[in-house]
Order: sequence, then structure tokens, then C-alpha cells
Amino acid sequence: MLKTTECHAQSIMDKADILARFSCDEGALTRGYLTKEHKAAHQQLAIWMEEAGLTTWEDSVGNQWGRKVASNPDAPTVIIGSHSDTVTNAGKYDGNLGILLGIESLKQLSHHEFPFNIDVVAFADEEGLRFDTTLIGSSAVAGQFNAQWFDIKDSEGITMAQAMQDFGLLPSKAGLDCRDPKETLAYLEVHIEQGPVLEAQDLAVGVVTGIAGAKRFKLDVSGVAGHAGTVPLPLRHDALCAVAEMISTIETYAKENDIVATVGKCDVKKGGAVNVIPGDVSFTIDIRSLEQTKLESACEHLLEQLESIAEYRNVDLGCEQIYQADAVKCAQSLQSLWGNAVEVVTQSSPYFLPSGAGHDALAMQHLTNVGMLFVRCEKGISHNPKEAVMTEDVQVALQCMMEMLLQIESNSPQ
Ligand code: HGY
Ligand code: MN
Ligand code: MN
Repeated sequence: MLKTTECHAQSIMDKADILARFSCDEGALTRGYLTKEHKAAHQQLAIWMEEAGLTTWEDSVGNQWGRKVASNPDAPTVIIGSHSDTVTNAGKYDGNLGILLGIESLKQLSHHEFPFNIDVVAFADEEGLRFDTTLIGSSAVAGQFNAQWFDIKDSEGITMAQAMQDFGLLPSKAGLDCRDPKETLAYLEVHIEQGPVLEAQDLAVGVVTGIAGAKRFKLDVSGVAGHAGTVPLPLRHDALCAVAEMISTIETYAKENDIVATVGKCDVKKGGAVNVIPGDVSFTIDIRSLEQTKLESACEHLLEQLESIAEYRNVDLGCEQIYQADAVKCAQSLQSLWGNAVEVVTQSSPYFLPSGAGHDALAMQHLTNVGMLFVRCEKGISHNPKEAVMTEDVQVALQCMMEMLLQIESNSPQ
């Protein structure tokens, strides 16, 4: 087994600190797709990829690639990846840890000749912070780029197509360089767990069994704006009170049906005013389940309940599905190889767990087998600047990634 030392893990932690500086928010980490922060972060990643001996390039949608070329360059490819974009006021390990760990593992294996190419990719958009859809980078790689995304506008009214041009990309080429399933052996992703399970089990790493499916909706509720002092309650069509009832209905439904549902954004149109009955309110819902059938029926029942609330409150309800990703099972073969790698590195049996969070593997499943490894994170906190991992856990995960590549090699046809 190839040994890594804590200094290799420490160099990943140091790089995560440097990467976190590329942010549009002073004193917080926020990095959206096709922004100058995206460009600067990927330029930095390209430098680290080249220092690791990788051949680098940017693809048609702004993902950053590094390749450890096989002795036979026409050999198939194992892809290691995760995302470099963030949510608002993010932690510095969500996504970025997996990219840096991939680069470091290839740096440590630079003298080892594999019978396959190994790519590390920084997907430029997984969170969907800037444009209301997500997994853009990995969808493009997996041949799932959706040309309808070009017209989505960001909060300043800039379309994705325009943002691509401003970034130096040609929208007409977007997704044309997607990968061929026949030339792709597997997709591997190391990611922080973003939950409390590994910490509760006192484990550094865990093998991911599957990823919850998700659907996201944008809803618009239109009532009648009015004077806060003169309109009696029974005569009101208060859009915000309707939304308040809808939100508590969503929460109750999720509790009673063992799914997760979140209203992450809620805006009174034009900001509202203290003495005006809100006439127009928009909000979002993110609904997830590890079981696809449960997710589908939850969406159907919930939207029916929201419709009836709108009806008896005499407001209009508009609903648009803005995202959906089917639940995915991680390939059994890769789960077992990750399990072997964990056993070799930790000398203890591997722990298997599902992912409630979405990941680029949701998109990459359309291209190839996917396998993920989770790293313990403090109190399971994520999407929060308090996100934290321990260097010794990163070292275990780094060792597991290197071992995993050797496992794939010894299990691939010679
Ligand atoms: O929303 C998610 O699950 C992921 O962090 N994008
Ligand atoms: Mn995230
Ligand atoms: Mn993530």
C-alpha cells in the first residue's frame, strides 16, 4: 500500500484555504458559475494540476480538467471529480475538497503507470447559485446539457448564453465535447458527508450506497395588494399569509411522510412595504427522497394541497419545476472496491451510508458507473462557513482514493 503522510493531507487543507479566497463576498465564500471568481479559482486549480504532472484544459461549459495520461493515450478513462462552485456564504470543503484530493492523489501516484487515463475535473456549477438549475458542468460532460438553460436569467437579468460569451465560451459549442460511455470506466467522487452519521459512528470515511433524488419548484402566489389599515381580514387576498400556510403544510407533510422538503427562498415581489398587504409572493421548494417513487408521489400530493389552499384563499398559484434529478444507486462494483480500499487503509470494515445531499454523481450516472466516498465533517455542518474536516480524516480519504485507483487497476482486464 502506498503511504501518504499527513503533510500531503495538510497541503490539501492549505489549498482549500487558498481556493476559498476566490469569492464575490468580502469575508465569506460565495462563488457562482461563469463569474470572475470561477475563472480565478479554475486558473489556480490548473496550476496545481500542472504541478501534479497533469495535462490540463477547460471544456465547453467552463469545467477545468487535468489528465494523468496512460501509456496508451487511447485507453479508457477513470474520472475523479467534484464541484468548485459554492452556495452563498459557503463552507470551503463542499465540492472543493474532492477536487483537491483528486489532484493530490494523482500527484502521489505520478510515478505509477496505470493502464487507463485518469482525469480530475472541477465541475463549474453543481449548486445552481447563479442560474436556477444545477449540475450544469457534470450534465454537459454526461451528454445531458439542456439548450433551454441558455435563456435562464440570473438576478441581474443576464442570460446563461450571455454569461458564457462574457466568460469566453461559445454557447454553440456547449456540451458538444461530452464524454463517450464506451471510453469511460467509472466516475469517483470524494465529498464531505454534510450530515452527522460518520461523526456519530466515530468514522473518518464511509462508502456511499446511493443519492437521494430531488425535485425543485418555483411557485408564484398572486393575491391582491391593499392598504394595511383599511381592508378587513375576511376581504383580504393576502399572498404572504397564503404562502405561510403553504409552508407549514409542506413541513407537516414532510414530517408525516419521511421525506425532506425545504423552502429555501421566499420573496415578497418588489420587496413589500410595512403598510401594504402583500399581493405577490414567490418561493421555492426542494423535495428529496432516497426512493424515487416516494419522491414522485410526495410532489403530486403536496402540489394538490397547495392548490386547495390557493383556492379557498382566493389567490392564484403558479408552479414551475426548475430542477429534477432521479435517485441513484452507486454501482455495486464500485461500492465493493471502495469498501476494499477502506478496509486496506483503515484495517476495519467499511461503513455504508446513503446521501441525502445531491452530487455531480447524479448527472454522471448517465455516463458511467458512479462510486462515492464520504468524509466525516464536524457536526455534519455544511452550506455554512462553519463547515470543517480534520486533516487526519482527509489523509485517510486521500489514502483510500489512491488505494481505490489501485483496486480498479487490479480489477480491470489486463
Ligand atoms: O443541494 C444539494 O444537495 C447539493 O449541495 N447541491
Ligand atoms: Mn452543496
Ligand atoms: Mn457538494
